[in-house]
Amino acid sequence: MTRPVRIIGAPTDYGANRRGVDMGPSAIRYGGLADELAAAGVSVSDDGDVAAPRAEVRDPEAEAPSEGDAKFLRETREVVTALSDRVTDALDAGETPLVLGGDHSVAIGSVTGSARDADIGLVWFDAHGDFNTPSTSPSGNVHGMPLAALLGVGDFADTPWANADGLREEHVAIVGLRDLDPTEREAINDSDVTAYTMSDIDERGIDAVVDDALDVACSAPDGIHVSLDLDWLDPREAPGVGTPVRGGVTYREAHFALERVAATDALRSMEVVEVNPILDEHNETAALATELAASGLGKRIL
Ligand code: B3U
Ligand code: MN
Ligand code: MN
Repeated sequence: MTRPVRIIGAPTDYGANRRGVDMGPSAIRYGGLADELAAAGVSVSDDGDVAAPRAEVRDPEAEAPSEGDAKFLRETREVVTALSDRVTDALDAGETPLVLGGDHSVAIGSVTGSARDADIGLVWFDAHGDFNTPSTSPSGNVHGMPLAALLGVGDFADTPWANADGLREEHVAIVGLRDLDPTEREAINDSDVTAYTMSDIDERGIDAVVDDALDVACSAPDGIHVSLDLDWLDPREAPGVGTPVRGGVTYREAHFALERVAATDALRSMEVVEVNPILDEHNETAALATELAASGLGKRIL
C-alpha cells in the first residue's frame, strides 16, 4: 500500500438498534489506529468526524413518514451525503479513505463516494446481508439496509443519495452470512450479487472463499471497496458489536482475509463499522478493528 490513508470518522448510531456505536470512531482511534498504520509503513492523516445528530433528541419515525418504515432516514441521508463528499475528496487527492463507523448505514456514504465516476467492486464482510428495504425490514433499522440501498433494490430504486453510480451487482460479494431475514434471502437470491455463507467457509476454507469473493470484486476496473462489519467475526473474538451472531470467523481467518485484500493491490477505500464500546471488553473489538484495517492496508510481519 503506497497511497496515504485518510481516516474519516462517522459517529452514527441511529441506524442501529441500540446506542453505543456512535463511540466507535473514538474507540478505534484510542485503540491505536494511527500508530498501527504508521508502524506498518503507511502514511496516515486524520480528517476528523462528519457531523452526526444524536439519536435521543429525535423521534425515530417522525422525520421520515413518507419514506417507508426506516427509522432516521432523513438523518441518514444528511450524514451519508456529507461522508460521500469526504470520501470522494480523499480519492481525488490520491489517498485511500478509511471510514470508521458508526453503524453500517454509513456504508451508503462511503460506497457512493467511492463509486462516483468509477466502476468499483465491493466485498461485504458481515454476518448479515444488510439487504432489507424500508418495506421489508423487520426492525426499521437502516444498518440492515445499506447494501440494498447502494444497489437500488426494491424501495431504494431511484434514490439518488443512496444508489452508488459505479456499482453493479455483478461486482459485489458478501462473505460470512449466517443471519438473514426471509425477504432478504429472497432478494439476494434474485440479485446478481455473489453471497458466501459460513457453511461455504466451513466447506471450502477461508482461502478459497475469500479468493473467489475478491475475484468477483476485482473484475470491476477501478478497484474495490471493503466494508468490514465487526459482527463478521465470532462474538468470542469481537464481543463489542450491537448484533452478535454465534458462529463467525476466527481472529486468524479474519486477518488472513484482510491480508488477501491487501495482496490484490486493488483496495480503493475501506470501512470498519459496528464497533460498540459500551458492549466491548476492554476495547478489544476496537483494537481488533484497528488491527484488521492495518492488515487490509498492507501491514506485514516480515
Ligand atoms: N436483518 C436484521 C438484523 C440486522 C441486520 N444488520 C444488523 N442487524 N446489524 C435487520 O434489522 O435488518
Ligand atoms: Mn452490517
Ligand atoms: Mn452485521
